[in-house]
Amino acid sequence: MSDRTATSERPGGTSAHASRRTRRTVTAAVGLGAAAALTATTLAWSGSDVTDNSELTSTETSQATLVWSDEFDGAAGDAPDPANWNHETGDHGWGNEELQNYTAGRDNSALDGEGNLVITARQEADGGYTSARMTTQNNIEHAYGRVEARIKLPTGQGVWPAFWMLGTDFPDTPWPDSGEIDVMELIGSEPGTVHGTVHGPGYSGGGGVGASYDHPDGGAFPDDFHVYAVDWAPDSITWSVDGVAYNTITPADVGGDWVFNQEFFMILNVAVGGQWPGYPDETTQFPQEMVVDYVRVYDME
Ligand SMILES: [Ca+2]
Repeated sequence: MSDRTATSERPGGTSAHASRRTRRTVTAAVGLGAAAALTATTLAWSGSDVTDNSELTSTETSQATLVWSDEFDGAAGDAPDPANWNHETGDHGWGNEELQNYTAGRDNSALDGEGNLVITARQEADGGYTSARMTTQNNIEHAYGRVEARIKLPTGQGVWPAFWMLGTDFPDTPWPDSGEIDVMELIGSEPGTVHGTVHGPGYSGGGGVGASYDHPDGGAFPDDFHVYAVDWAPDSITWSVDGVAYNTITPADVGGDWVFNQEFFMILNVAVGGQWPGYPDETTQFPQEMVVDYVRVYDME
């Protein structure tokens, strides 16, 4: 996604370059750098085309142990559980010349009473935008395993949803040295493509390392729920969508220190505008909702 501090801005627009350089599809997987060519495969632990992990079988769970989740159960209009989630607020552009004012109010983040968290990006009467950005910093911090979320994404020019992570030593260690793992980003003008990227020392901004994944049916990800995940181990990160792995990176791929062998916290947000996605135009519909069924963390055997 992006950094959030004025002193360590990540150049915007650059993640797209890194991703496009390594774009791949399920049927034409291409290795990234020294990483071996990755053929499309369901992840080993799932054993099948698992698209809804609420249906995990006993065989599957024998290899993955759920260590934390937020299923977003609760009454409509309730706040997301403050034991898990912090709100980061403000309208300073977040290092990417973004337009939104992030608020802690229920107009921008609330449970829907049907088991989902809804982050809503709105255009306000004054023409400005509001949205929400939530982190698990100091609440849920973890290293390794599978980190996944089942999300129905928003869409439209200038809309930029993300599910991502930052190293827990941020901000004491400045970005990008603290490390950033973008599990999933989508820019609303390209709804058929999601992006998975890492940023670290010497490979941030334009040098972010990752890949893109195109909707297997040529459709748009925001049309339905999908499971976005990383399988993360010492010296290895593999991205997947709906259990289909589409990229793996190791220290040989990043061209700088590997800063991912440490605990990270998670972030969910919907940005409006920014150097990478561009800005809303007359085609963009508001409000836009990012609907999150769950966020889960598994330890992997
Ligand atoms: Ca749920």
